[in-house]
Amino acid sequence: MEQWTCILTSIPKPGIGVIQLNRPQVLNALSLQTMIEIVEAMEQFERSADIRCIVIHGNEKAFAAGADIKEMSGAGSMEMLERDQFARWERIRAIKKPIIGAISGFALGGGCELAMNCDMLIASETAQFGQPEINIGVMPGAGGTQRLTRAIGKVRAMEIALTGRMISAREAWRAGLINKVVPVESYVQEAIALASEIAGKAPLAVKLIKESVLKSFSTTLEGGLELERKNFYLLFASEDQKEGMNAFIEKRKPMWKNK
Ligand code: DAK
Repeated sequence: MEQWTCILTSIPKPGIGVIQLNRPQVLNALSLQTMIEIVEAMEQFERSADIRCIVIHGNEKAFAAGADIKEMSGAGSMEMLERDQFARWERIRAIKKPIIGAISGFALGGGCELAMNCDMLIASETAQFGQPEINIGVMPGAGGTQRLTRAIGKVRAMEIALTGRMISAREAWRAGLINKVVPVESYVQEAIALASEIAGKAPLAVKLIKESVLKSFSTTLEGGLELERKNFYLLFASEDQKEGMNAFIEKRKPMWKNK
């Protein structure tokens, strides 16, 4: 593995690639270098045939308290444009393997947006989500206004983005932002367990399900149904479809080949 400076990576179980944000002294603020490393690690996991699912987490106090304010504060519009940070966020969006976020403590601003870029979210009881950019004179820039609204609805998204208030893990769960709230001692393990469950499924089906669900955010119902249908037919060209159905009929566990 690479020598990272802002993250740690590991493979704690077969098939599971884990990324840990590792700038605890600044509550894992997302510096440019942190974003570069997150994307690079995700791309490595995506390329690896052995990895089926990615988990990303921070520490108990913070998943990430946002983009690095100290790094951004002096920048002008043109410099922000030159940095082309959106390209990195686009790469995360394009990762085809499932990404599970394990969130504890602060998930604010870019940290909340990074969490919302994950496909599923497990949170500790201490997690707090928010878009506090309004408090520093700006606004969400990496999808917060769009993803939060789609996840929890207009009025709640407006309140969070316009007041900068944080919501607790329980509120986030009730609003449909996250999958599960668990004790702080086990949030990473729970995310790894969920990742392991998915890692045991037919990989091609996993990939096409992720693609199809995400498509629903960027197309009409007709367009989404069309992609779903094509992906469904496509899976009948795979060996794993034959294997999965034969295993069911023969009452045995399927042996996936990713083919
Ligand atoms: N950036 C830099 N440093 C941060 C930070 C941040 N976002 N958040 C915390 N820190 C640092 C603090 O400065 C402090 O450092 P020292 O003073 O010890 O050197 C250390 O982390 C501990 O923080 P506190 O002492 O403040 O800890 P508390 O427990 O008292 O307070 C807090 C925790 C989370 C309430 C507080 O730290 C806070 O309000 N932090 C800022 C939260 C925030 O405003 N987040 C939004 C940032 S704007 C883009 C993509 C995304 C974005 C922009 C562009 N593109 C693709 C172009 C995103 C923008 C944002 O996220």
